[in-house]
Amino acid sequence: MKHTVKLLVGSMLAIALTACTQQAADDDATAAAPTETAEEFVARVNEELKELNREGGAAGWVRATYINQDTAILSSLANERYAKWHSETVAQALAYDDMELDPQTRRALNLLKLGTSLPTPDDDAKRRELMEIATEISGMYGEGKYCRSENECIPGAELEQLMQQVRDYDELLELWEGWREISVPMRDKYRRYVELANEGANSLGYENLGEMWRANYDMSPDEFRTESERLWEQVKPLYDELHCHVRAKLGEVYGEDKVPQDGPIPAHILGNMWAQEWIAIYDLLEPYPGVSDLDVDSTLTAKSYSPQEMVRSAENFYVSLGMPRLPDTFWARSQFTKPRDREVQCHASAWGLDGGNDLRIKMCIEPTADMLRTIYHELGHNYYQGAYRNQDPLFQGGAHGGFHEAIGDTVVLSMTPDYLAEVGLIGSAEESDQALINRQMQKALDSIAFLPFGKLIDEWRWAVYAGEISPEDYNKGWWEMRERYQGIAPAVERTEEHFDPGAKYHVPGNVSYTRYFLARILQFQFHRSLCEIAGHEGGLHSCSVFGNEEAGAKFQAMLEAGQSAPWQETLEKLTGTQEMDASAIVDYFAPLMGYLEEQNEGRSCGW
Ligand code: X8Z
Ligand code: ZN
Repeated sequence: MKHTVKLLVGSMLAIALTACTQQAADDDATAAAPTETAEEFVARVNEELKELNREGGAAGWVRATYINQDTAILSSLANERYAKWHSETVAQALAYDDMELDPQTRRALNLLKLGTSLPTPDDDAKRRELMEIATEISGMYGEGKYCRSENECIPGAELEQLMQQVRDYDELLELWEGWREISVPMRDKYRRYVELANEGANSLGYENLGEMWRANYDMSPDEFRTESERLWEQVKPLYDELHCHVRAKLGEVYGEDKVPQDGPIPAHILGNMWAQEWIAIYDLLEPYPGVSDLDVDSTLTAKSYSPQEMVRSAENFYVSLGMPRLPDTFWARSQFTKPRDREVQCHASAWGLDGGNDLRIKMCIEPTADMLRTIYHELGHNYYQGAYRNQDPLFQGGAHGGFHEAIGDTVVLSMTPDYLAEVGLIGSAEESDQALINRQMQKALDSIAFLPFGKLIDEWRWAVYAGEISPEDYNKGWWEMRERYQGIAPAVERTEEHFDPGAKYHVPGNVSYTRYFLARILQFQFHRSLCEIAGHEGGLHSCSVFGNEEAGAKFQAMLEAGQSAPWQETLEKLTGTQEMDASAIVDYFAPLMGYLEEQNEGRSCGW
């Protein structure tokens, strides 16, 4: 997603959609006196964007839901067209650089400049080359499979499920390594991609693409780096406790020869292809076995929930907050399940086509609790897109990327046992100290485990784009960060023949990732504020705003603002502060931290 201008948003897509930029500092262009006022210019840009987004959205959608050589051409061409328009338009905007403008016009011009996550060089051949590589590598990811034999090829989405279910060390390793074969051929393409994208970022006045991505937070790129570091330091103690305990338990399951108690955890045994969320191994970690029924998976199967029914359940939550039902076109045009006859990009995304009037999700839904949470997450994007559709196209987007990712997750925090019982997704909501610890463990394996992963993906890309990690060291740099931040390591040797970052969707898909790190922190902050508005008393973990229209109205107001104001102001309206703050997540998990500290007593933590 990148997007394009926000079109797609949110999640986006994938796709390379979009495009690019550059500005072109062509002397004539900069010198020429503009024939339009800045306000007229911005109005024209907004009009042109509507048309470009229509085309880019259609091409992006058909590419993601029908991967073949023809859609590669259509999507590359649409992205190229957007990129060229963006280059030229940003060049024209230079004429207003030194003028005094009202803040909204200035903001619109700045957002125009940042209106792509993949800037292209100001050269037709190079622009085309970059777009083709982007389309190709994201397609390679979507089509990726591991072939165990000539007759048995397992697609990525199925491998993801197997990584959650299998408990055999060697079989997990086989699947883990098998999936990483898909990115070997991306390696050389990625090197060139970095070169070209950096050239694009340079032409816009940025040192490299990483710096440009960091410029998208209403503060300087350096300030943003410091800011994300500050947040990481706030939450790191939580992660360290969880890591220590999980390593000890996995040592009991797999043996301490396989899981040494003084080093990193093998990357393939955490119940997730990328070891990013560990909730799938909750069964190995349940603090008080059998206390409280948290098994949503069983209900979905027992009650034979269809994908649409699962989506309806999520929609009902948003509607209970006073938000509208999804339009009929959502139900008619979304991809809910994996088609049997063609290749698609199964990684979930939410689309706000036609300026937010044509909302869709694209998923390959299976009846699992994990997918149900993802559905609630995706609808958060759709409700955001629908809410800011009355903003001008340049202001259609999240207050920052982390906001977009946090909306649905905030709702997921309200999926308390009481809520799940109320809507029939679990049998009973038992209240006891032990039930609380079980529930918090589940949640921590999702939220806390994710934090270092959420941070390091862009840390790696920032270093790659800045030339601090050279192409010869792509994989080495990757595994160093994985070990440093997450305390995990590959169980087999990885070499520079491999390209393990490419086996994670957002790298070939060109979706920046810090947004997810920020979202994991912001969602607790949003949740705390919504719960205050709802008048909740008691621990944050027991609050659900399901059915609370007062909280819903405040939430909706934030969504409607889109990116029309600096995120600090938008945040303040909901939470009363201009700062992102991890104290809400720290407070939320206070009960579990007590348990973990007790469990870890006498263990030597760290790696
Ligand atoms: O990519 C996603 C969403 C779409 S925006 C499904 N997520 C990240 C991931 O899967 O890596 C949500 C959590 C993190
Ligand atoms: Zn998302």
